[in-house]
Amino acid sequence: MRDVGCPEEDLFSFLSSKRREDLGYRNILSSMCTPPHPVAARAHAMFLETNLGDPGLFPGTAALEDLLVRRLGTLMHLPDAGGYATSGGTESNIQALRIAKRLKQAESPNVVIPASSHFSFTKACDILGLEMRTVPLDAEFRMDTGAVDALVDENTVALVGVVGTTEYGMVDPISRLSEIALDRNVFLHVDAAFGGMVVPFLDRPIPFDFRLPGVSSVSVDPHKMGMSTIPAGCLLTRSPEWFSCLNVDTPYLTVKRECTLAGTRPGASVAAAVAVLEYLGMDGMRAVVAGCMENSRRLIEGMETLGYQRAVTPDVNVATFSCERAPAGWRVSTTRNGHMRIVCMPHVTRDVIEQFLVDMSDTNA
Ligand code: 0PR
Repeated sequence: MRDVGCPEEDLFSFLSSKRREDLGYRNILSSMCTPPHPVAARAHAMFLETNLGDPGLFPGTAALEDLLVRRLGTLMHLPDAGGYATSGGTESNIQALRIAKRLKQAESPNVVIPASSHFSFTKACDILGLEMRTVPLDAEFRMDTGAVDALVDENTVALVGVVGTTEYGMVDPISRLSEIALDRNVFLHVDAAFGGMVVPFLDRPIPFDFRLPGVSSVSVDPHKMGMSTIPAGCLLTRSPEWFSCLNVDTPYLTVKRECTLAGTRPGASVAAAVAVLEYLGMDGMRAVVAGCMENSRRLIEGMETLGYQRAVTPDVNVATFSCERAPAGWRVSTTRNGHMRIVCMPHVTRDVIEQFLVDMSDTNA
């Protein structure tokens, strides 16, 4: 540290110079994050110093967390779902598998997970000492449910399905997984970190949530398509009681037990998440999602006109192509199979897509 602090103006000119090194979202086509909605930014600033790790000191903020859980539970067709605001999909996946492991005592526990799952499951299995059994995908990059039965055994503590896969934007056959979960009496966790804020707002929603009787828990991230500030995730469970198996005693806090993974937890991003849901409502979210889906279709059509075939027709707003090179100045990502991947987030507007297509055709002219 400096012996003597530096003047505020110097400090902020240093910070600005660092901030200018960051890329602007305009040309970022690879991210599942997006600039927060203006009401999210405003709410975040209002709740900057709140700490949900000691909720008795911030009862208003804690009530907003309850409201977030109720709103998202209702969206997932279970208004009384248990839940809390996590720091995102990674924490939600770790906590869901932790609950599953506690609920079923197995000698050498394993989890059955699609090959498309997010790398947070690798972290979760490592931390929790779980064997990860990988289910292959079908030709459209969805979990091949025909291969699940053979992988489940008496040591299987959880089955996982993904709604909106990170790489290809596919929705696994959760209805079928729900049947298998009931048949084999296994906990079913649905990772809807991305798709949880997309699929409910589609013209024809694909069933994936608590309406399916075998679904035990759902993860959904307001900091992705929910346009909240980072870090805003949410883990929901069919039974609110399940969280008690994670409780530790917290004698000197305002609550005497806590089940969360983080201790000190931001209230700001939770207020921001609630703000977006309240401000937009179902209609507003449907409009945002319709725009992102329409832009994905336009991008796919435009790329195919240029001769770059889609890898698959996605269920949500993630488009992938047989194409190796993006024009200079654009950030896209590449899947493990070598496909170009573009996430049509709200900041990826129609204008951005048209400009990308122009640059794409120039690059390859
Ligand atoms: N589950 C799914 C299906 C995900 O896609 C992700 C993240 C997670 C869980 C984990 O969520 P957190 O990162 O909130 O813990 N998916 C993106 C990815 O890894 C996250 C991301 C966002 C990456 C923006 C890059 C980026 O610029 O691709």
